[in-house]
Amino acid sequence: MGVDFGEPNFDGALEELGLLAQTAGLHPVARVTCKRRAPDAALFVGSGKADEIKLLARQIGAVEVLFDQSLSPGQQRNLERHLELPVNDRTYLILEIFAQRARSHEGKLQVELARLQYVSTRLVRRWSHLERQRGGIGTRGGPGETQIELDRRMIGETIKRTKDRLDKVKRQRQTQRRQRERHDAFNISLIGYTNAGKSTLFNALVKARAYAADQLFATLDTTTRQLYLGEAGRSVSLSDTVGFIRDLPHALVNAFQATLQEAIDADLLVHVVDAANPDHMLQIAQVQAVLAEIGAQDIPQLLVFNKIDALPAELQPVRQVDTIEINGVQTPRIFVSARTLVGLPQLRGQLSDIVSAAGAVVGRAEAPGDGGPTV
Ligand SMILES: Nc1nc2c(ncn2[C@@H]2O[C@H](COP(=O)(O)OP(=O)(O)OP(=O)(O)O)[C@@H](O)[C@H]2O)c(=O)[nH]1
Ligand SMILES: [Mg+2]
Repeated sequence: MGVDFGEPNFDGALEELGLLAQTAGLHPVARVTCKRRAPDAALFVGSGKADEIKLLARQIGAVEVLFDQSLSPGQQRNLERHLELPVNDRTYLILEIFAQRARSHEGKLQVELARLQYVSTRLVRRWSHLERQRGGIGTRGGPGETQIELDRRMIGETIKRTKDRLDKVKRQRQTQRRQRERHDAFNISLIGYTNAGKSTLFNALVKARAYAADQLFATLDTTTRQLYLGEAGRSVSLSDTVGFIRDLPHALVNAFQATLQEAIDADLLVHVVDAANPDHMLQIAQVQAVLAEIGAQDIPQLLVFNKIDALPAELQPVRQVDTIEINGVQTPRIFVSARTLVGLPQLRGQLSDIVSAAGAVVGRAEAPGDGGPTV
């Protein structure tokens, strides 16, 4: 279900909701849309639209209704009552997928934390809503409040416990990482919108077998391998990371902050783009927004426009390598297909050039001072 408030790319967003639902193991059976100027306070949609959804859901035997936009706890509850079906929104769906996909101990803890935080904000809001209903001052107490206070306290304690466990795991991993890291390592991270082909490209470059699939968030944990760049005569570490998506739930960004930051703590970000997706320019902007949110907007980027095998003849690139302006910065861009391997030798060449140039800068900076004059 999507409500068109006149924002750009309404269709693309609904398409993505369908993909998210499939990734979570659901089977979308119908799509309902309507246009509104603003959401209805009680039901989000108008009551006529709600009746229409209810009728349709009955006819086709739907078991759940998903909204693309965020619902307030009140709207969700009212809708569930009206439709007599479970109602969820996009945030819930993304949290659900992350919960299903998390594999590492750390990933699981992070998802648990994000879900707890999501639930706790809903509880708090539900509670203040009850407070208002009772008329506030002078009417404290009552069974409703006690129960909710109790729930809140329990959730608060669980959040604290989860955070402590997470900190412990993180510290352990950082020590391991520091021990592993070679001093002169050059780190490259593959980043980009979910489903852009990061894992496929990673596998093609380092001959690994990271999980790649036509799903959103196929990758949740970072994988790192050494990549040998013949032309530069050295290896670099290449990491495959979790994909970004528009409106990543805040609880999730918070919980995954450390992972995201570590993933993009690199000398170069290879920003993989699904060039065959009609919304790819919008997706680039959304990735840039997440990067800015975690303070990574200034790390140099190389844009890789992937999936050119899926582009029709008239959209095929004229030149394989060029530059494109991203946030006012001229950024190098290369067109490839991770599937057919077209453009990969050129990509290795580009990476070699960047790594060699960085090495040369480091060499110059270190040259004075070490060891005195040599002939
Ligand atoms: N046609 C075509 N499909 C590709 C190409 N590269 C990847 N794909 C497909 O795109 C889908 C997503 O690929 P992944 O490598 O899992 O994408 P990802 O960016 O790692 O996605 P997440 O981990 O979910 O964020 C898969 O179905 C791939 O087979 C390509 O060059 N051409
Ligand atoms: Mg992946």
